[in-house]
Amino acid sequence: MIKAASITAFFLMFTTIILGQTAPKPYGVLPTPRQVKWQETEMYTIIHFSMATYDDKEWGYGDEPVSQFNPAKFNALQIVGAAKAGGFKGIVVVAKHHDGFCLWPTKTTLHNISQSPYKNGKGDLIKEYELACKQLGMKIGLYCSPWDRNNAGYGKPEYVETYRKQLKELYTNYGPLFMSWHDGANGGDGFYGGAKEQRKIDRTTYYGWDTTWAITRAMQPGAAIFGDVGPDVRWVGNEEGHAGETSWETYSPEAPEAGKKPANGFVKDWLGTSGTRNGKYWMPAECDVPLRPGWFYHSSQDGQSKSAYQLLDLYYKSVGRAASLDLGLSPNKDGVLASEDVEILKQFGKILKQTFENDLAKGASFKASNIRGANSIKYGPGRLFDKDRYSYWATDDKVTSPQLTIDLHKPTTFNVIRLRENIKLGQRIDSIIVDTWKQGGWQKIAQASSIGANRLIRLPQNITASKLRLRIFAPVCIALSDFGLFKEPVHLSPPIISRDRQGMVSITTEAPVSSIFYTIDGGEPGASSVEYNKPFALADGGVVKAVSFENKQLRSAGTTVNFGPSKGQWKVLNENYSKAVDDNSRSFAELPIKLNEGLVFNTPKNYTVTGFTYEPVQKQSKGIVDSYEFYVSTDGTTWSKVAEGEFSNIKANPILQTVLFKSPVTANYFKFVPLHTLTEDNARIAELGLIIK
Ligand code: FUL
Repeated sequence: MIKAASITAFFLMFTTIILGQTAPKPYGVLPTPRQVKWQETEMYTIIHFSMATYDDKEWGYGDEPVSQFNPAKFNALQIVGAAKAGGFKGIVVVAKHHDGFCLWPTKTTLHNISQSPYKNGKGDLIKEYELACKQLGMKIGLYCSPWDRNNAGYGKPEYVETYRKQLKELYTNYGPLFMSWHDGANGGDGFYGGAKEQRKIDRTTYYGWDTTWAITRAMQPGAAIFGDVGPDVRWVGNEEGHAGETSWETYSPEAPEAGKKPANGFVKDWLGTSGTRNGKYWMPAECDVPLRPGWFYHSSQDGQSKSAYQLLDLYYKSVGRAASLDLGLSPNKDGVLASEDVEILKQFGKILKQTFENDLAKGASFKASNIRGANSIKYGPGRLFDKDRYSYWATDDKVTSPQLTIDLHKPTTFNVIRLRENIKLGQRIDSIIVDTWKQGGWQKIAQASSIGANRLIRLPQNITASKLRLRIFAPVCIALSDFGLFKEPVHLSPPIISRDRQGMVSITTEAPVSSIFYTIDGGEPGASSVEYNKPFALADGGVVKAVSFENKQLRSAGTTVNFGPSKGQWKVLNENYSKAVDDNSRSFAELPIKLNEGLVFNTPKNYTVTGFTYEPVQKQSKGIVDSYEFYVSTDGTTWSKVAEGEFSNIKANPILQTVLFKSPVTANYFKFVPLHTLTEDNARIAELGLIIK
C-alpha cells in the first residue's frame, strides 16, 4: 500500500516537473484565508450613531445623560439598504464610541441603551443592525472603542477586563463578524465616573492587545482584526480615504520611539499610507473616510457630503490601490440617513456598475512572451480573462520581466485599466507599464508600482486603441490573475464656488460647461434657477448652491458653500496675526499659547453670531489647536466667554471645526484663545470665521 502510494507520488512529481506544472513558489509573507476573504469585500461602511449624535460632537466626553438617547425613527434597514445600494458589501457598527455609551444591553456598565428611553429600555441597536444585514445579505463587523471616557476604571487594570467582557458579549451575541475594529486607543481627559481628569495610559502595554486578539480569534475566527498595527488590516494613516499611489500589501509597523514595540495609537502611522515592500507582515490597508466632513451627523454639515464622483475618485485611490474603502455613514438624530446621503450612495453604486460591468478586454487575443512550462491551459494568459481572481498567467521561474500583447481586434475606447495578482502566492510584481500601438510604434500610456489584489489605473483622458502591450517587472516569476479595460461614463465636474475679500462670489468649473445655475436661498439648484454669468455680492454671507449642465441634459453633482460674513473690513488687533482672517486658507497666523491672551478681531458692525469656525493649516501637523476658549465683547474691554472645549479627532481628521454657541450673541469684538496644540508648540490658524444667524 505504502509502496503504491509513493510510486504514485513519484509519478505525479515526475509529470509536473516535465510538464512544468508546478505552481510558482510563494513569494514573501502571504495572506491568511481570513485576509483573502476580507480583501474580496473591498468596500464597507462604518456607522457612527450614538451619544455624540445628540450632543453635536465628534467625541462625547462620557457624561452624557442616557435619557437623551431616544431616536424616534431609527431604521437599520434604511441605513444598511443605502449602503448596499452604494455597492458596499458590509457595515461596521460603532457599538461603543469613546464616550462609553453601549448600544447593546451590556452587563458591564449602566451606561447603555437599556437605561435609555429607547423602546422603554428594551432596545438593542446591534441586534437591529444584525437582522437588517441578514435580511439584505450584508456582512457585519463591530467597533468597540478601547478608550472609554465614561468608565470610572479607565486607566486601571480593571477596565481592560471590562473591555474584554464587552468584546465577549458582542462576540457571543452577534455575528458572525467579518471585522473586529479596534482604534482610538488614545486615552486623555474624560468624565471617568465623575473624576473629570486626564488619564494617560501606556499604549504599548495597557490594553494587552495580544490577549485581546486571542479572544477575537477564538470567538470570531472569521473576523479580520483592524488597528493601527493590524494584525490583519492596517490603518492607512489618514482619514481622507486614500492609500499611497504606491501601496504595498505588506507592512513593517514602526514605533515612534526607538526600541519600543509599535501598538495601536503608538506607531509612525504615516508609513501605513504606502506600506512596506517586502514587509514583515501581510497587512493591507483600510482607507476610512466619512461621507460627510465628520464621522457623526452635524446639521451644520448638511450639503457638504462628498459627491458620487468624489466617492468614485476615492474608490480608485483605495480599492484601486489594493486597500479597502471604509466609508463613514452618519445617521441623524432621528436615527436615519439624510435623504441627500441616500441619494449620493445610490448614484455612486450606479456609476460603479456602469463603469465595471463591461470589460472591454473580453474577446481579445493575446500573446505572452513566456508561459510557465509552455502550459498555456494552466498558466497561459487566457487565465487573465476568466472571472476567477486566483487563476493566473505565470512565467517560468527565471522569467521575471515578461510582456503581453493584447489585440482587441477593433479600435476600443477606455479610461480605466485593471490588474490583479493572485495574492495567495504573495505580492510579486514591482511595477508595470502599459503601451498602445500608435502610428507604427508603441507609446506608453500608463505605469504603476505595486499591484497586489487589485490595481485600477484611471487614465487622465480617454484612450482609443486596438492593440496594447503590458510590460511587467518583478523580482521573481509572476502570477497575474486579471487584466481588464473599462470605460467610466462621461460626467461634468461640479462647480467651484469662491468669494473674494470684497465679498464677491465667483463660480467656475475645471473644464468648460454650457451653463451653471445657482441659488442663495438654500433651495436645490436646477435648470430653472438663476444662471450664473458674473460675480455677485454676498458680503454678509449665506449659502450658495450651484450645479453645472451640458446642454441641459447632463447634470453635474451639486456644490454647496456656506459663507460667513466677508472679512474684508475685519481688523485684527495684533496685525502680526492678520492672516487668520484673510479669507485665504493657505496662509496662517502663528501665536504663542498664553492663558487669557489670544487672537482678537473687530468687525465693522455688530453681528448676531451663533458660532465660530477654526480651520487648521492643511497638510501640516504643527500647531493644530485641540482645545480653546472663545469670548465676545461689544467694547473690546469687557469679555464674556461663550464657548470652550476640545476639537475632537482633529489629529486624524483636520477639517474645518464648527462650534455652535448655546445661544446667539450680538457683538463686534471676538477673541479666540488657543489653550493647547497637538504638538505642544505655537498655535497656527489658517482661518477663523463667524457663523451668523
Ligand atoms: C477614530 C476615532 O477617534 C474617530 O472618532 C472615528 O471613530 C474614527 C473612525 O476612528 O479612531
